[in-house]
Amino acid sequence: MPTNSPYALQNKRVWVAGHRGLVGAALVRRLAAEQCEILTVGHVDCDLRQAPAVEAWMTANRPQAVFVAAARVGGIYANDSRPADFIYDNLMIAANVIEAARRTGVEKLLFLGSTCIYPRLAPQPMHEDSLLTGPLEPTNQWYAVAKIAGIKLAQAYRRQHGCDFISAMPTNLYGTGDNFDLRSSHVLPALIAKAYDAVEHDAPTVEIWGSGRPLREFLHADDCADALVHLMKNYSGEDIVNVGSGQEVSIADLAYLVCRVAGFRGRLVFDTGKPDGTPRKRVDIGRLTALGWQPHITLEDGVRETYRWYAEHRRSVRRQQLEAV
Ligand code: GFB
Repeated sequence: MPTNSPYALQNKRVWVAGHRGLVGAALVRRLAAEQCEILTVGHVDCDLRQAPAVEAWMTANRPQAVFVAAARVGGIYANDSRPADFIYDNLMIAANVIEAARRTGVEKLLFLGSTCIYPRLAPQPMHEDSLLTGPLEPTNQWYAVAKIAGIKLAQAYRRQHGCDFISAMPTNLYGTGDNFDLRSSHVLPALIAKAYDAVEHDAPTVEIWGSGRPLREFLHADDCADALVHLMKNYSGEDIVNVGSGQEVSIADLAYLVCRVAGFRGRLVFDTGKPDGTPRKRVDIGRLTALGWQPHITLEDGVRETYRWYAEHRRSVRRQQLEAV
């Protein structure tokens, strides 16, 4: 069972691994209020898939607390089409950072997983105890297996070495600075980019992948970062902790919401040749709320804010996408 054990971040050297990602950037914004020293390092200076590079950087920079927000992430298509990247990169990042954290005497580490670690047909809402009770969703099993290995590493290092390493499982996240590239993005930024384009070009339709029937729970990245800081400060235990909003919506209703926010008045076309993925993955956030945390940002407010951000930044977002090709 979860236990409380206050950990002060004040005056600590706190490394946000993956500070350019959706959650990492939100963590950097959130930690600004904690009077700690925030450490970051880019991919060019420290490739987290290389153990010697990770250990050398951590030895030189001596973080006391670590958020492992670095990961290869992507939507259903990216997961399904690049299985080797998703399993290898995420396994290496987890193993290298966790082992180097032990060797360099990190006081506290929070490993970020994902709710896709749970069985495809886990009872809803998905409780933490569903882990490893059934087969995974095939489209993202590679990513899920790597994340399960990360959880088990954190638990094993707790047991064998007494390290204060914990793991949190966030639901589907979104927010400003997300990946809007349709080839690799998750559904919410994809819908924002598609609806924006349709309005801009006066298109009659917006294409939605799959049947529109799958249900997803969404949490704003700023809420997620707030929950992760709360866990870092207030939770110490082997049990994993779900991080979610309780706001579940069908993909079709999400698409209608995004189109309403964008002012798109055309039709939605569902491409059932594309995969639906897992039918439903609502999480039980009882453990997190029992620790005194609640979400604050409603889905509608979060979508409006993210849409506004995309509209303001779309030129630089598109430039980055072209550079990435
Ligand atoms: O967000 P998403 O790519 O990933 O897709 P998952 C969610 C649902 O939205 C699926 C549908 O049913 C998609 O078919 N969808 C509709 C779309 N239109 C689109 C579109 O234009 N783009 C995308 N991407 N989807 C991911 C995992 O699963 O969830 C990751 O693959 C991770 O590993 C993440 O765990 C949180 O929710 O299906």
